[in-house]
Amino acid sequence: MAYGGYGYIDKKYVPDENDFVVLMWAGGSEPIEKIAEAIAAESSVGSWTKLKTMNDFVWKNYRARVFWIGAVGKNSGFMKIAYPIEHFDAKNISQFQASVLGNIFGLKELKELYAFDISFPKRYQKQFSGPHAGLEGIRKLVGTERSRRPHVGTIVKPKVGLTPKEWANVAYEAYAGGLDLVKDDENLVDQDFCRWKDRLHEVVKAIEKAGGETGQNHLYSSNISDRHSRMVERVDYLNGMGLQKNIVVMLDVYIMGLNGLQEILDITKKYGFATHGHRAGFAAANRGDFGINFQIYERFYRLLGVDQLHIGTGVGKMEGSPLVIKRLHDIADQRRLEEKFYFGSLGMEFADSIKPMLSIASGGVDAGMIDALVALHGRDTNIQAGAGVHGHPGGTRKGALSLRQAIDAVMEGIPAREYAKTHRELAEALKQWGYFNPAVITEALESERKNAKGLAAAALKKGRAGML
Ligand code: RUB
Repeated sequence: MAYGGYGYIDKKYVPDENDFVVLMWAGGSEPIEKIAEAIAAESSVGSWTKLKTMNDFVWKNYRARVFWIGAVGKNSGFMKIAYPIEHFDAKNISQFQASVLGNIFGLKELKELYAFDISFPKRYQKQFSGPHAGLEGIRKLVGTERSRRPHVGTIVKPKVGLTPKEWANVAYEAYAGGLDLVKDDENLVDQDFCRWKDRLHEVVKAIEKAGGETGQNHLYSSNISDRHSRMVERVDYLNGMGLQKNIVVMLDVYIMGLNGLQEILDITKKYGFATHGHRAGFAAANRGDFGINFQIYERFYRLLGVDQLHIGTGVGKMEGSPLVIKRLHDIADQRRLEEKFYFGSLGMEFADSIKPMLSIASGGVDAGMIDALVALHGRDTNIQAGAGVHGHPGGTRKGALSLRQAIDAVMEGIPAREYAKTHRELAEALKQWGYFNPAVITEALESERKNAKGLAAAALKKGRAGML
């Protein structure tokens, strides 16, 4: 079966170490083989009809090859496509996206197209420098290299509307309650009611005051997201104040796009700032029939050098089953995923030079979820709660204390429900929001490990709906 006069399916092809591999789900009005040909053609050298301009060299060296199809019914299925590295413009992520994640989403014979994962060859990865601080660098800032406890933080709520002094006062209460980090929300930058610089100066005072009381080094993730020139002005300003020890530069990474992100990361790295990636907006392209799985962006964010990144929780208010979130966690800080546990991921290995990121579990979290979050994410994580701190019956400081107590309980190996008997703020949080039993998570993970083959077989039978 050919598309535009050429056949792109080559089931004997074995990708080499310089190939990019893409895992897709597709469905439409044509047989899946025809759909696969169309995707490979449109994303590489072909088009809808035969070309008088095609030559052997182009065909041999630059075409995409569909080397595996897992058909589910006649007109839908999974596929793996390999692209030669020469197809891509070095150091140009836009060109990469326009090829592999571009026109194909608009082909009219497609009713579904979902890119699950991309594996980047090491040669391509080498053009990126990865995180500047990474997981260990952020631990160093907070002072947890030895204890290895999870970091814990809050997002000031309401998301927008507080004045700089009100905002910083909430931050102070949170720090005084023992939290490592306070952050701006994704939609707070420099509005008239809370100018960025005014807020920054007030928070720096709050950090100094609280630090004197707690003996901790507290962090503030300051949202600088904007057009490039303004972001540069803000990073310059932070650098001028010498705030590398306390400020983590926060970026709305998805919304600014990969090239915008790359440019600003060059500057934060030059000045030695760690960065915090908020992924607001990613779900618009992640949840529908036409979509791009977040893990693809996550791999780019790690290659480009985000130091700590939101990945969801598996138990809170945002989408993502525990097993999907576990996979995102592992992509953040492991070199390689064990593919057999995760159909839907290609098990790409990061180059040695790309440091691990610290993942952030955030969105609908409260102290009663900490045991479950640690069961899922482990201790290399930054757990954040907004409303779960500021909605505590005793207010922000007690909400912060409830989170810290839940973390202390984890470190002492005592379940939160037990620890709450002697820790009032934790008890109040559990009474307010309940307790998420971590056994639900450990059993789900265990069952996935035991049934890895069965789960992969189910996905190949049911299609995308059968994916975790
Ligand atoms: C957290 C919040 C953050 C989400 C983003 O507030 O709204 O913006 O973490 O989602 P709260 P994600 O703790 O009150 O729910 O982290 O999944 O990208």
